[in-house]
Amino acid sequence: MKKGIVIKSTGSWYQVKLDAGPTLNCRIRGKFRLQGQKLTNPVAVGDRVVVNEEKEADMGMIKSVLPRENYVVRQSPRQKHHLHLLASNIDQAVLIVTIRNPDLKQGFIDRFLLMPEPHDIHVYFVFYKSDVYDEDDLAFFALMEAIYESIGYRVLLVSSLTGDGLDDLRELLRDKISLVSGQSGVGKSSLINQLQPGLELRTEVLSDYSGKGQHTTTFAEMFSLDGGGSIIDTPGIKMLAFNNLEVMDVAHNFRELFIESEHCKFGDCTHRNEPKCAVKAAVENGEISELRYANYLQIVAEIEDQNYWERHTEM
Ligand SMILES: Nc1nc2c(ncn2[C@@H]2O[C@H](COP(=O)(O)OP(=O)(O)O)[C@@H](O)[C@H]2O)c(=O)[nH]1
Ligand SMILES: [Mg+2]
Ligand SMILES: [Zn+2]
Repeated sequence: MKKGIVIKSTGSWYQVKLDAGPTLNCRIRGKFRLQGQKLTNPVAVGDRVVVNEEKEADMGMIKSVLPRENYVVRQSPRQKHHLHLLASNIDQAVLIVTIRNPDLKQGFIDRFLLMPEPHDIHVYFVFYKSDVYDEDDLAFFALMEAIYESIGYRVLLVSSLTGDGLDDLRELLRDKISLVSGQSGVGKSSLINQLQPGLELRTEVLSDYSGKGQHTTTFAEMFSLDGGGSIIDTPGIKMLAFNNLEVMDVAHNFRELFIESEHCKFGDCTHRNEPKCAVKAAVENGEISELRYANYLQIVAEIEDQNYWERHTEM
């Protein structure tokens, strides 16, 4: 029996880099659950596992998964009631967004944050392709930076073309395991190639940014950085849905709303129509961003809608 870390999964096969030894192609047996829900993938990139080496060269069987320090899940894109384990044992998450090429859908940021936030995983934002930002885009960037830094996230402005922000980003990644995410087309593969020369990840040449006809992989993969640390490349995220979350989960994971909620009259305040709501007061006096609050309301409304239909159509 040997220990190692899962660096790639392709559905039924897992690449396990042994702590002392080569990388093995492994399979797995058994059924796995998480939070009482079915998983589409029992083992995730970043998992520490115990494997049995098999006779054939470079082959193995995963016997068990060591306890996870943390993990990031999302609802399975295909099966509604399954969770998809994106990665585990990560030190921090880096979300790559653009303001142009493609245009930023700002609500995406706050949806994304619902993945790492429950697990206290530190998040950095990279506003990428800064070389194409005009004056208005830069003003919008400054607004985003102000909103997110005021609630404790670090925000970087980066371009591979000009080299802006790359040194700061390298510094943040050093000696850490970082989950890198972003919607497809934001330049994730290009940026990873820039950070770790020699990987030669395939990048897309896009003539427009309609998002149509793009190839997206569904599997995560871990790469070591020469400077120390590693990054986990995750599939381009198209849409995030939250069948696995309740309204209060969302309320607890908008961090500044959660802090303020201590002063709400009701302990289970959802910050909508309740009287003496401290969150609404903080939005009115400008302490909490209207944009964040609007996104909160939007997500909560979606979840209630979904749950309503599920309750009344369940068989
Ligand atoms: N303007 C600009 N475009 C970039 C930069 N880096 C990558 N791109 C472009 O972004 C597009 C998508 O790149 P890709 O890495 O395949 O995106 P992914 O789908 O997120 O992996 C390509 O057309 C790249 O040429 C950059 O620093 N500035
Ligand atoms: Mg890519
Ligand atoms: Zn409230």
